[in-house]
Amino acid sequence: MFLKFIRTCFALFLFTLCAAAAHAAGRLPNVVILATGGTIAGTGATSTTTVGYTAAKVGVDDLIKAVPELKQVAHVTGEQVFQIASENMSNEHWLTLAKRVNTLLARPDVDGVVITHGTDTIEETAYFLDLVVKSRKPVVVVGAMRPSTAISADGPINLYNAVLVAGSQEAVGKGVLVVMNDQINAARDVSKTNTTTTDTFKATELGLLGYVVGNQPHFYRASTRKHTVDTEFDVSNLTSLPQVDIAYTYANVGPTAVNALVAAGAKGLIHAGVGDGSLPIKVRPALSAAREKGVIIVRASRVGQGIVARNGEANDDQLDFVVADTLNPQKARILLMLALTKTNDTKEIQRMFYTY
Ligand code: DAS
Repeated sequence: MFLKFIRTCFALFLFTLCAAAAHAAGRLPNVVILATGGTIAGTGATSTTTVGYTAAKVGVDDLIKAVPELKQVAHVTGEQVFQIASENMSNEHWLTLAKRVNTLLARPDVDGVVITHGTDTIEETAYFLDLVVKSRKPVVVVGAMRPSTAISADGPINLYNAVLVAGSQEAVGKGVLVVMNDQINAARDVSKTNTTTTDTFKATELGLLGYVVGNQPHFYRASTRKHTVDTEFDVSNLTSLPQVDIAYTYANVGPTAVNALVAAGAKGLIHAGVGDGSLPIKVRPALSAAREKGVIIVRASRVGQGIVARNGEANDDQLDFVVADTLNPQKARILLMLALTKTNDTKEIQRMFYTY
């Protein structure tokens, strides 16, 4: 164990030395753009079409050509990993993307990676990568709220800022980042908060990490939760992820969704409860029955901010449930999927929700 620690420290020291030397030598960083689709690659019928356009039309080479200024901040190469609207993102897409990112970042000549992505599920892909990327090098996920054909499209400046951050020393070791609207957010805490506006990505209460201003990233905070090289998750040998679903709660809800998801083979279930993860009396028996069948139950909240407290609105110790801490339901689902690749022990899984 001590030897592993020494080896890790020495590797980190060497990496930092090489990266600093490269930057000190004034070499532009090498940044790879992995394109996946989305509005940033979208096209509309007219220059004022900002809704009702088609996402995932423009290829990575054209995205790069549209921002010649990229050459001033990095040596950029592009790969079209897939071309989809991100509401169609799947576990298989995530595994493909994560493996490609890890392969690229293991190369000494790659300093950082940018992923262009639809905004609908950026927060999920970014958090998945935050948990499985095995490098301290910057990984930046970026999208746009206006298609490339629109007046004042936000894609080009977002892409420029993302490449700038991905090639920066300041972003090393910060975990996976979402860079949009001149703001730098942590993958764990950022969410899409508005359906159409360009300022949509926010970590409403936990706050952003910094800004991109004057062609420079400015960091003011860092995440306190473990990520990337410090997580216990490794997807290199995975070809699928355990089925985990989300049951949404509202006034008058019954057990139908919970029962249907369990019958369809869910190995884990996120209960998107009201308030502090409250369990309606009509749903509780279905969740307990699911737990008895071996399904892992996580109490989350639809509220969007704040801690779901263990043994608060339900006796989690007695029910053998897990609580999501501050993760929203869609991010709790990602952590539970990865947790289930390691264990079914609810105490271990609860530790993971307090760690990542
Ligand atoms: N459909 C949306 C998506 O691909 C478009 C976007 O906002 O990027 O996420």
